[in-house]
Amino acid sequence: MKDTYFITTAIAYPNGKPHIGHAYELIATDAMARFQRLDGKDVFFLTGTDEHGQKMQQTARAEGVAVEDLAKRNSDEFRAMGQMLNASNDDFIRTTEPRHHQTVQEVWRRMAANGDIYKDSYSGWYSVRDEAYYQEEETEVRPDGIRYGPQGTPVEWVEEESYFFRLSAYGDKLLKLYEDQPDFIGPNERRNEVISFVKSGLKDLSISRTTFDWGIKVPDDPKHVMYVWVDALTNYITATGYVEDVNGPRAKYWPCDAHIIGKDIIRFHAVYWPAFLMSAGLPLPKRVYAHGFLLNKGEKMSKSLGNVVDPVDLVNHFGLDQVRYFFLREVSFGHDGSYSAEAIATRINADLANGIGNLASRSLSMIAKNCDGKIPAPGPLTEADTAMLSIADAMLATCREEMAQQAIHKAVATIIGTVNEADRYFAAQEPWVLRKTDVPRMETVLYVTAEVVRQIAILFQPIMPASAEKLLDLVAVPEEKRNFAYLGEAGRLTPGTELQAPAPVFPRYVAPETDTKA
Ligand code: ME8
Repeated sequence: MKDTYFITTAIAYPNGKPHIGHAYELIATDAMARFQRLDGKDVFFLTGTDEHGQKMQQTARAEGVAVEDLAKRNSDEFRAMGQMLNASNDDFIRTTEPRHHQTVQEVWRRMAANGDIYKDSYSGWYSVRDEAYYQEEETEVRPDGIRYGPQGTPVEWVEEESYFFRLSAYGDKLLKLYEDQPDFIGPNERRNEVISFVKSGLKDLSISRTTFDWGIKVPDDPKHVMYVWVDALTNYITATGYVEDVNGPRAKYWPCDAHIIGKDIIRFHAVYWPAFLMSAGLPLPKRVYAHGFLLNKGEKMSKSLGNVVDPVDLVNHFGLDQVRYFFLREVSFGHDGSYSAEAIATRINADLANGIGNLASRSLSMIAKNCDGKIPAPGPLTEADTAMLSIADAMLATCREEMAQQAIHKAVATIIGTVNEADRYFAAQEPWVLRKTDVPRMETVLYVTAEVVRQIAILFQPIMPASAEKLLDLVAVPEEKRNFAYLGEAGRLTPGTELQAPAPVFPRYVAPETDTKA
């Protein structure tokens, strides 16, 4: 029996097409899911769309379309983006699906049965863009005369009959959770932010609305639809079927190992969500990790600035694995990150074309020419050879540690560090000189280099799946020996294995004429 590993992205609002921030979250989560799969876990990776709420209804009205149609159209765009990005998700959930309505209503009933839901009337500030209630002191009136919430979105006054969740009763339990499970929230900045929010005192939360109807109905009171966040957060457990049947085929995945989300929605995931689950008597997720925001050349992306980048354009221009690599290497996961065409081009050329691409093509073409196209047999190993191999063999332990902390950029840096070491090794050993002076020694150096390329390629699979596969084809690693169990000595290349003719995997990026003139 393999250990299970359940990982999720946030489910996006399909009120528009996906943007690069959505692509970033999906790529990063996909890399984590693939890593755990290759490391022998039974992985369930979930993504999807969050289709109810006032924002969806308002957008549909503004566009003059039925809200169901808006949701379907854009949900399909998110699904297509996942395919385009080579995301390996095992399910794609839509909150409009019957399975989800059923789970959410059951969770509501359990919270009610626990005495945590009561009817009253709500009056206060609400941001439709954030789908969030704010205390007056969290808002401010700006010189334009409009009142804004803490995320810089306008708020409006709401007054209506509403059901409330007794969030105020969960403050101490939540603080105990953060204390007992220090890894519950990451990174640390976000953990501190959540702790001080909870310490400042929690008010009961309005969890239903009556002034619009695009949502999941409250059991036994269909005039009310549930607050969209009660509905949205529950998606994670819906997909496992745990609430309906703890012995169901996917129930083993609950509780979730990691919810990967953006920093703007940490409060919902680290405060409301565990409180709802505690109330309903359900197990809590193990970790909530908030990544940063992507900025275009240091500026926030916004429709009014006209700098919103379509992930499809970016991938068409630079190539999928190049874009995946760039985001995972360049941005410190957990912090904001900036991107620009120049930065992407620089990374592609430095790390991919001149780095791993060049290392693989130089060593493999020497093997093709001088070793009859077969993996050569190594002779006695020198200190330099053993040192090189131990650097490669040590990558897995380091990457495992980094990935357990969601430090994807550090795991990638570890792999690239080995590429650089191998470059130095290759240059210092000068196999092209040995070719004339000491053929057995040349064969040893080429063997060691190809073996290092093999391990780099195995570890690069979560980051750049298609390119890593090509590299593994070039060193003739059989399909069943591409997982992490074969890293290190367990999977050493077999001398005599026939190799296909080497082909370049990472071309240099050359800016099109029009770009260089601009
Ligand atoms: O918040 N850079 O949906 P959403 C990085 N439906 N990440 C970004 C980003 C950017 N520029 N912009 C957005 C919602 N994101 C809710 C979630 S989960 C139960 C419900 C991230 O479409 C954002 O932080 O506004 C979030 O994690 C995800 O994209 C979806 O955002």
